[in-house]
Amino acid sequence: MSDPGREGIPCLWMRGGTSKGAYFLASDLPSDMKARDALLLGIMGSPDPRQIDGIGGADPLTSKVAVLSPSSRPDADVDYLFLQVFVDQPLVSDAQACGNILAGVGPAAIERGLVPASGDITAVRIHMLNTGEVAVAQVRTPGGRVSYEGDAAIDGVPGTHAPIPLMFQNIAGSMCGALLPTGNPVDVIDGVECTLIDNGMPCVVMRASDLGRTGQESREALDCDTDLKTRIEAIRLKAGPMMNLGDVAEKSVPKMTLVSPPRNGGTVSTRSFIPHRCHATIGVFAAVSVATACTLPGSPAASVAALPDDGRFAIEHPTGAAEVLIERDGDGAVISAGTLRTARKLFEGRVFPR
Ligand code: NQM
Repeated sequence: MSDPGREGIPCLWMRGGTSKGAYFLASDLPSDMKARDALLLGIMGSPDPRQIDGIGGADPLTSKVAVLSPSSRPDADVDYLFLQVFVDQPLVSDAQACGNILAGVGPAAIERGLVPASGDITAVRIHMLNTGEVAVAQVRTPGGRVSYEGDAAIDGVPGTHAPIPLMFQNIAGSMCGALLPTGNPVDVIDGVECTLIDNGMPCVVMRASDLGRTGQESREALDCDTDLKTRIEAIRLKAGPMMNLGDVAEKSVPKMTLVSPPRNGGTVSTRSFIPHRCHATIGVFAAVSVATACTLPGSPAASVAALPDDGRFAIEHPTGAAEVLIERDGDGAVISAGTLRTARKLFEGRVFPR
């Protein structure tokens, strides 16, 4: 590789759903993982709570990376590796997927010439390297170019944009090997009833009331609630090995989600810790996992949820709700899931790492 500090690296800076990230071609990054991670830390400006010397936005939701490459399998068009660049620690983690950044992968793959546009809508099959599963994204491509304009709105993003429907199959046990890695819909950790679940994202789902909170607190209030965060982190460190994730002290999973009864006509209300900061909305796969938890009789989520009868689960979060489409078999088991996101190209150019 040439000297990236002097010549820069081709980069697309995109909003994907309610997150933002840097989208790269794998061929533009070092193949050695240590060198790649050091470079990405330098690009984002980590570790530093303000990320002042990099392009990260001082928030886990804007310190994200997508690495794209030609697909390694015949049933997909593009390979996508998600990397979470920690803000204030020198860590880069591939131990989770990200469904929000996923929303930008289809457009980015077309923009960067990895996938040809075909017709007004291009279906892009995306092999998610973090979990091994394939997602299908529908991208608007009138006249052979990606269009970001449209009338789809998602809570947590101002305005309207072109819709990007995302469909998932076989995401149960994506990182934990099974939907319920302990085999139970309820486990008790530190006296708190928890559902340890992975339908696309390892999550620990708990009733907010069991932790002495309403579940309607603001993101800011929860981020300052050190007593709550200490209890949640203690539960998380115990849940990690129970979920086949090993020691999770330096991992961004499992996500820790508090549930409470819906307030605005949705299915359930959530506050999601990812895992140390409270999410401004909720992750896509986290929302799918929480929706799935709502379907498990006897679980904390089921005890507060109002289940829809049309498969459209509205997962309420601090700035609105995320709609998750859930298909269940005759026994009530979740067999496929989907959601609607939008994305937007914000900047294209070369980024200069520290
Ligand atoms: O759960 C944040 C996000 C995410 C992940 C996080 C996500 C998902 O909102 O699929 O989208 O949980 O760290 O970008």
